[in-house]
Amino acid sequence: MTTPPTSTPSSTTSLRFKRLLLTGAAGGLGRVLRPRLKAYCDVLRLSDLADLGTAAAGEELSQVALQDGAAVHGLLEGVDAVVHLGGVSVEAAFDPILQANIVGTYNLYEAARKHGVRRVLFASSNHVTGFYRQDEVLGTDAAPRPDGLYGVSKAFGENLARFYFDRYGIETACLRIGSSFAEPKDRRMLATWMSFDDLERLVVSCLTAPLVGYSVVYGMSNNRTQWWDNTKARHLGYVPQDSSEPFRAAVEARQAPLDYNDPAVLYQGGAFVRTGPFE
Ligand code: NAI
Ligand code: 15L
Repeated sequence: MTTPPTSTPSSTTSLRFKRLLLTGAAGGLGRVLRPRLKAYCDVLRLSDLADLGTAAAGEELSQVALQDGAAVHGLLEGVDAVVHLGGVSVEAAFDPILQANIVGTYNLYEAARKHGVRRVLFASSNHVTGFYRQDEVLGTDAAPRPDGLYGVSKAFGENLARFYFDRYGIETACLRIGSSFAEPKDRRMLATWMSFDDLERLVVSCLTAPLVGYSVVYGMSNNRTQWWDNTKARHLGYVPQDSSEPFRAAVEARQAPLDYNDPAVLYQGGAFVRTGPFE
């Protein structure tokens, strides 16, 4: 009798890629995925605006600004699939968001189209739907209610992905990531947290699912409190294994009393709903 494979991260897969591109590789999640994605490809091409250090075996490094169309075109050459994490990752002034998240994501899809790249994992964000209340549970087809310009830019990326699938057949999994950090930092993150191991599970599921088409999935662990329902993304095969629950007691012990007049307490986007404006 054979033992069924377990869903541990860093498991090998029969579906190996020749060359994967990871953008935003110098960022928080990029640094988490850099050593882990190597198991799934022969060559891992890493890109960022920031310095990427020294290339390890099987790595290619490319320091590129996403708003530089010609450079992004070169970045996509010879690539099988893209994990697109690069861009402004918090609420900010409109111009950097415009350059990195709007112009940059357009450049990425145009280059993917020209080079025949068939699959993109787009790091979207829970802030696409941040203005829903914390007493609502959303499906992956909930209409966008962005909580700032950052959330608007991620909604743009999701729409762009939809268009490139409908017109050109480029598949995208839009990962509406909640809060992926080493630990949940506050009460809100008890609902929104995704462990790094679950992040890897999510990314690998979306890279290796036979058919992705255009899909939206919330990136969260198997937390006790949840505001999102991934039922309609079950075809991706993402099964989170971790939970924020072991952190609950410590988080609640340091949590200030809740002020229900504070929009950050009412809305899913938390403090993002009242951040800015930035000049
Ligand atoms: P991060 O800010 O640590 O990393 C983003 C990377 O993108 C940085 O290394 C930065 O240098 C690069 N970048 C920024 N502007 C650029 C430009 N114009 N050209 C090229 N590169 C540029 O963000 P983090 O936490 O690693 O998140 C990765 C992705 O996941 C981001 O797209 C973020 O919006 C998304 N996300 C992350 C969440 C989290 O909990 N960490 C939650 C929801 C979404
Ligand atoms: C995000 O989109 C941000 O990139 C990340 O830094 C966190 O703030 C996260 O959302 C969150 O909502 O906790």
